[in-house]
Amino acid sequence: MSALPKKNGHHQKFTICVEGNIASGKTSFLEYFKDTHDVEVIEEPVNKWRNVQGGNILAKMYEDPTRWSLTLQTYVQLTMLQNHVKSQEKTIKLMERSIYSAKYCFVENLHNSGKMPDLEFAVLSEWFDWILDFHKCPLDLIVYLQTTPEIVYDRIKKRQRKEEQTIPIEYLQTLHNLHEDWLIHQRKFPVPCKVLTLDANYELDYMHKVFEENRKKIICDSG
Ligand code: DCP
Repeated sequence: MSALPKKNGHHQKFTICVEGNIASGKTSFLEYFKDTHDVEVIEEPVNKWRNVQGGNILAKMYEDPTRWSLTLQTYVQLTMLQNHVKSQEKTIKLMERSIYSAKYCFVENLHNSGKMPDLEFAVLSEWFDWILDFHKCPLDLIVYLQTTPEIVYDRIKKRQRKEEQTIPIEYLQTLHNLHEDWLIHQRKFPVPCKVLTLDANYELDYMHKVFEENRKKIICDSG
């Protein structure tokens, strides 16, 4: 298996994470690579967020963010941690999002916009720091699907996930800026590994070509 990456000259385990704004095409990315030899895909636990003992906390967060942001983001943090620590059978674990984007983009946004009070932000931040001290959550590569807020706004309207229909473009613009600050300008929060940025403003057929052109960089060079 010489095509697969090596750490210190040995075949070891690697984790690649795909990041990007809401509706940037992360699921399509995972779908494209899911049948690759020695790759296992961990999907984002969004369906868990939509059904916590029968309650949809994703919907509640959009309906009343001041009341429900902490609840959702606490659960997101837990379910992302579960994905980070999940034991991996294959050489490459491919994850959708990470505990990092949850904190550096979503929680940051909710706090900055006044929807998450300082004390709730402080509690979540202490949890986040404690988790990283104990579990590390290492990543080897982030693939950043870079889009414009206008493009993802149109996709959200088209895909009709019912919780998301009230999202204003300003929310997507702010999330976009936070992803850019973190992964491109690298000036606000630590970047846990190297980053490969792909222009993801195109239709799916063309994105498949982009994914294929970058296959070696993603799968073979992640170490
Ligand atoms: N979400 C949130 N807080 C987080 C992570 C996600 O509020 N920490 C919300 C935003 C979306 C939904 O959860 O409404 C799913 O968002 P993602 O961007 O993670 O996933 P998508 O399904 O939009 O990804 P894609 O369309 O790129 O496959």
